[in-house]
Amino acid sequence: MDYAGRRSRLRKNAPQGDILILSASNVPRNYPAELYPFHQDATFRYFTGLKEPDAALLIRDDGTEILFITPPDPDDVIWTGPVPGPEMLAARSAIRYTANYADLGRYLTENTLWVEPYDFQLKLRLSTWLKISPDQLPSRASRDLGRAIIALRSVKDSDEIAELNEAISLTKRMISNAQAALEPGRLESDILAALLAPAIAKERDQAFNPIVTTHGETLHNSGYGHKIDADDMLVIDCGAESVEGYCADITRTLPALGRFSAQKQELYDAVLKAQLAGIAQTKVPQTTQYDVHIAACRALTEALQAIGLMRGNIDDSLANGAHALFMPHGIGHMLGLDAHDMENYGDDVGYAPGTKRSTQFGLDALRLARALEPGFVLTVEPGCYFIPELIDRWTAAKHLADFINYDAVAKYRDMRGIRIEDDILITTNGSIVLGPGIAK
Ligand SMILES: [Mn+2]
Repeated sequence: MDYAGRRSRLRKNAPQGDILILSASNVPRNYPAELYPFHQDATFRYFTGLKEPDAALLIRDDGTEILFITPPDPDDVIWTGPVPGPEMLAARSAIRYTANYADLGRYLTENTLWVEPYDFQLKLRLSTWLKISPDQLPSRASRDLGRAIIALRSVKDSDEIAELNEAISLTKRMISNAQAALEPGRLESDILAALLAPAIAKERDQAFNPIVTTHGETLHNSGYGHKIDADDMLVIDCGAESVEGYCADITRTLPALGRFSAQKQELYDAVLKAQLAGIAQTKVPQTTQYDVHIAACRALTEALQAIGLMRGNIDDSLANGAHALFMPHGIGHMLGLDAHDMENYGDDVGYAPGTKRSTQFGLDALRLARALEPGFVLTVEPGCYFIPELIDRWTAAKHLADFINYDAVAKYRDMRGIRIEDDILITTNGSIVLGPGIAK
């Protein structure tokens, strides 16, 4: 990875002033020395490649680069073994100068550029260094620095694509392993163990906590305690990290017995059609991810009309967001060193200047809507869910009843959820589905 090149491009594109990039900090779990597993901040990793906690990079206005590191305490060696010193770490990412992290405050001025940290320890440290209250951080943060970082991280180069492909290959092995273990009578946690094994064997982290659930209608289901019944579908939404920390994000919905019932097959095919329509739209020159979302929702609406769950004029149905009863989320997000890449920078990532996220239910969860450019990597992940609480609410209100056949929906109330997700690279003449191809 060309870390020095990335830093010099950032220096060129960012506003005047010293640029501060903070690494993630160690977070205590129950006493100061017992820590949660450390996960590096993606922007710090993007510009340095380093995995050290409690470090910082300062790129001065004249291009001078300083790496701030806490020098290892010689007494710690009995607990940690030998660790690389500041000079070795700086050399690894071709940074010329080092300084002690404890002295960082002395290097910061009111003209230093930074993005507000999402970690409370770092918010507190930054406000102490700058001698301002934590409440003042949002108004003092540099949105232009954030935009310069977004512009660089949004376009993936060939090294990054290779990492993403490798992460998806490992994720394919995880899903195959889970599929081989899938059997009625087992617990979701049994399948989770099978899913994680190939990644643990390679000492790889997960990009996020995997979803392994028979209750796919709970979009981010976090438990693994259900017993798998013969007519269940298992939603597996997971992604391994590559060696350099790039994230896969793949979802497959698998029938417990290896074959869907006729009714579930119809719904599965509806989601698959929506996904293929979304992927086809990513190939259209200058398309926006908003259009990708609508293309998928149109295909889903058509399929649900054919099943008898929806009805009415398709354009009006789409304009009113009637399909959000079945798919209340957006079609996808950027993917890179974060699974929801750069989400800590807010809607500057997914929405072009002058455009705003819709407040319509469903569209309000569309994280990425802007025009797609070559080098962008994003997910296309439609779903179809029968969420009893949402069905009850919409049924009671007869909400958008011109477009929804509530009598039919009532019979599908316990159908739960389906999602299919792949990772897409936008190219100069279309798009490709990354990875080795995972059956769906
Ligand atoms: Mn995703």
